[in-house]
Amino acid sequence: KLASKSSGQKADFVVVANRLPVDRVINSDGSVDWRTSPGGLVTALEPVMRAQNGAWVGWHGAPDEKLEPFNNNGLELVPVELSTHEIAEYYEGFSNATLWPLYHDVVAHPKFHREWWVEYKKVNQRFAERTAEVADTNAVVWVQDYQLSLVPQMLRDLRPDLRIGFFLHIPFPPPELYRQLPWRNSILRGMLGADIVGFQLPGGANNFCELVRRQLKLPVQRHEVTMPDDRRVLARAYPISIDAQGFAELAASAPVQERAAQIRRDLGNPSTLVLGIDRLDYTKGLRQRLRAFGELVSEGALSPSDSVFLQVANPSRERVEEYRRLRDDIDMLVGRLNGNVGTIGHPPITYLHTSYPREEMAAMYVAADVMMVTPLRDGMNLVAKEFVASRTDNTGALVLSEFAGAARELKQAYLVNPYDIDGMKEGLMTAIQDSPAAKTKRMKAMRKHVFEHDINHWADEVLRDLGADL
Ligand code: GDG
Repeated sequence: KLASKSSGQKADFVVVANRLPVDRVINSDGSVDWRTSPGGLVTALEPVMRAQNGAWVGWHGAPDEKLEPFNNNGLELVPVELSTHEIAEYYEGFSNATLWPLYHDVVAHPKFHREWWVEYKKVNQRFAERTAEVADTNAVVWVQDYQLSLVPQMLRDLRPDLRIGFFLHIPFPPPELYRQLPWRNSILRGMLGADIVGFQLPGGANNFCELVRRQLKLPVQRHEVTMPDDRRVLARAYPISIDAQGFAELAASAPVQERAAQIRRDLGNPSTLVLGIDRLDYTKGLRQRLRAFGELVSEGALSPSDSVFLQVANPSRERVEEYRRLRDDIDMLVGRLNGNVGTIGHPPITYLHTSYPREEMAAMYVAADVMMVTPLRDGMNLVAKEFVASRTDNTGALVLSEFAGAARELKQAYLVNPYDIDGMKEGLMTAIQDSPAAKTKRMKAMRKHVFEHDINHWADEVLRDLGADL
C-alpha cells in the first residue's frame, strides 16, 4: 500500500488537482528529472506548502503507471495513477467533453455518456482516498477544479476531521443550462462536501446557490448553505490572478526587451501588431477573432503591408474530437484569409500552433500594440492579466471579451462582444486608433488593479477563509 508522503510524514496542507505541477524530463543519459511547470497556482502556493508541511496530490501525466510519492525541489508530490481507459473516459470524456462545454455556455455540444460518469466517480474516489492517506489530522485540503468535483464529499466521508476547500477555475453555468446534466444533483452534493466553494465570479457563486436551493431544497442565506446536519458551506467568488511582479520583471528585462524588438523586425516592422495567445479551445473565440481581422484587411481598413496579426495557439486536448475539428477549421480559416488578402511577403496572419517558454510569451506581450482576448466564455483568462502586467511603460491596448471573467476587473479594456463581428471590428479599430494618452490612461488603471489583486492576494483570501493562513 502506498505510504503517505515520501518522508513517511503526513501533511498539514494538501492541494489536490488533476495534474501534479511537474513534467517529466528524460536526460540524455537516460536519467529522469521532474521540471516544475510554471503555473501561477504553484508560484502562489509554494511558500505555503513549504511552511505548512504541504503535499500536492495529482496525476503525473503518464498512463498506466504507478509511482511512489516523491519530493521535487522541496515540493512533496503524491502521484495518482490513471489507466489509458480512465484518461479517455474520466478526463477526455466526462471532464472535457461533458462538463467543459456544459459549463462554457454549451458553445459546443456536451456529450452525456453513462460509462464516462462511472469512470469519473471511480477516479474521483481514488483521488479522495489518496488524499485521505496523506492528510494529517485536522489538515487543510484544497481541491481544484471541475475534474474533481466529487472529491470534497468523498473526502469528507473518509475524513470528517479535515477542513476542505474547493475552487472552480471555469465558469459555473446558469441553472437553465446546468440542469441538462443527468448527474446534476450528485455533482452539487460532491461540491457541497467542502467548507468553502470558490468561484471566479459572483455570478458563478449565485448560479450555484440558486441550484442548491432549487435542486437540493437546501436553505441558502447570504451565500451560506445550511446542510441537513447543520454544517455550513460558504459559496463565494475569489477571482484568480497572476504573479504580476514576476511578469513585470521578466518583461522589463533586457533579453525580453531585445527579443520583443526582434519579433517586430521578423514580422517586417509593421505599424500595427495585433496579438492573440490562447490554448486552442473552441471557447476562446479564435474563429470570430480571425474573421474580424480578416474583414478589416480585406475592406482596406487595415493594410496587409503594415498590419500583422500574430496568433499563437497552444496544442490542447488533441484526442478530443471537437478539438481536432477546431484545429482543422482554424488551419483552413488562416489559409483562406492569408490567401485572400495577403500580398507577396505579407501574409497578414502569422499563425503558430505550438507553445513557448515564459520568456518568449513575455516578449510577445511586450512586442504587441494590441492584444485581443476574445473568448466566447472564460472563467477568468490569465493571458489578459499577463499582458497588462507586462506593459511596464503603460503603452498598448487590450481588446477584451465581455464574457471573460477578467472583464469584471479590467474595466478599462476595449470591451467587445465576440459574437458581434462588426462590434469586434469596431473595438479593434478603436484600440488601434485611440490616442496614446487615452491608451496609457486605460493601461495604468488596469495595471494598478492587477498589481493590487495579484496571485498572492488571491491565495491569501482563500487560505484565510480556509483557516490556513500563515
Ligand atoms: C483555466 C480557465 C482561468 C499559454 N500559452 C503558453 C503559456 N500559456 C499560459 C498563459 C496563462 C495560461 O497558460 C492560460 O491561462 P488562461 O487563463 O488564459 O486559460 P485556461 O488554460 O483556459 O485556464 C481560465 C484559468 O484556468 C485559471 O484559473 O483563468 O478561465 O479556462 O498563464 O501564460 N505558457 C507558456 N507557454 C505557452 O505557449 N509557458
